[in-house]
Amino acid sequence: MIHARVLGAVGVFAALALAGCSQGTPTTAAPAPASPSAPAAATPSIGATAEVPAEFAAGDVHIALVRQLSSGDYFEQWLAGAQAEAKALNVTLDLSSGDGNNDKQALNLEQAVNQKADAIIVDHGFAQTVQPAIKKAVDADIPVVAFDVDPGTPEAVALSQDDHLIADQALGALKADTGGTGEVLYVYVAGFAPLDRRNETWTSFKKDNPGIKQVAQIGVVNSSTASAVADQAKAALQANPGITAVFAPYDEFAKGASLAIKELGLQDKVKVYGADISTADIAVMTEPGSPWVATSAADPSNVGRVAVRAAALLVAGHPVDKALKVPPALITQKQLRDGGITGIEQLVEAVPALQTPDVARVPWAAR
Ligand code: SR1
Repeated sequence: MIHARVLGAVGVFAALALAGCSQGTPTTAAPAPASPSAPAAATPSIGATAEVPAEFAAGDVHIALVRQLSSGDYFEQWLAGAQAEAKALNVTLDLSSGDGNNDKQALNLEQAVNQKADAIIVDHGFAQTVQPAIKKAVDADIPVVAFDVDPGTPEAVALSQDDHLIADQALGALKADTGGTGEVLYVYVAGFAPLDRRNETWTSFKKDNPGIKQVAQIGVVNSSTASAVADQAKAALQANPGITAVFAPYDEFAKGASLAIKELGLQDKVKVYGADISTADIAVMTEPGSPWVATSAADPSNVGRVAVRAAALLVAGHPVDKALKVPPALITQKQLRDGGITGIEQLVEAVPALQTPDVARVPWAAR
C-alpha cells in the first residue's frame, strides 16, 4: 500500500475502471493503469480548478473503507456512491465490513492502520470499539473520516447527515397529520450515533408536544432488520390499539413497520414517518395502501461520495472542515405519487438539494 501525501502537478488522468468490490473480508479493487496516451500537460481536467495531484494521477492512493454494517438499501447505495467517487478520483478503495460484528470491524480497522492506508473512512461503528484504532491512525498521521460514529479525536473529520434535522422534518410531518395529538409507536436502538441524535430530537419533541404520547418502543438492528421490526411492530400494534403513528427514523425500521401495519390491515388508521430513501423505499412508499407517508433523507449515494471526497482532500493535504454535515430533505408519499417518481435518480432530479457537490468539493475534479 502506498503512503503518498506529497502534492505534485501533473496533467489530466484518464478515467479508470475499478473492479467491483465485495463485502465481508477485506477486498481491494485496483484501478486500471493510466492510458499511455494521457496528456502530461499540467492542466486541470474540464470543470476543475486545480491540477491533479501526482499520486492521484498515478493511481497510487489507497483509501480504506471500514464498515460496521453493509446489508440493507441504505448501505448498498452508500457504497455505490463511494465506489463511483473513488473511480472518478482514480483512488483504490480497500473495502471491509464487520457485517454487524463490532470486534470484526475493530480488527479490520487495526489492519487498515497497520497497512498504512493513505486515508481511512470509518463507516458507522460503536465509539468504544473504533476509537482506539482511530487514535492509532491519527497518531500514525493517517487521515480519518468518521461517518456516523464519534471518532473521539478532533483530528478526524466527523461526517454525518443532519440527524437532528432528519428527525425534525419527519416529526413535523407527523405533527401536521395528527394535529399534535395521538399515540405513537417509536422504533429505536441505542448506540448508533445517527439514531441517538434522532432520539435527542424525539425526546425534545415529546416535551414540546404533550399531546403526542409514546405508548410503545421497539427496535432491532441486524442483518434482517426490516422483518425483525415487522414482528415487533405487529405485537406492539396489537397491544396498543390506540396507536395512529409510528416514528421509525431508519428506512429498515420504516419498511418493517409498514409491513406490520399492512399485514394487520391498519393502513387507513396508522401512518409511518421515517428516515432515508432508496429506489426500493420509493416503491414501498408509493405502493397502493402504503402507510409510509413521509421520510426525511439525504441521498445515501451522495453521502458515500462526500466521504470519499473528504478523504481524498485530506490525502492531498487540502483543508477539510472537521464537522461535515449533509443536509436532508423531507420527501412525502404525495410528492412521489404526484411526481410519478419511481427511482432515486428521478427523485434527485426533482429535489436538487439532495446533491451537494460543494460539500468537500475536490478542486482538481470535474463536477
Ligand atoms: C443503524 S444506523 C442507520 C442509519 O445510518 C444512516 O445514518 C442512515 O441514515 C440510517 O438511518
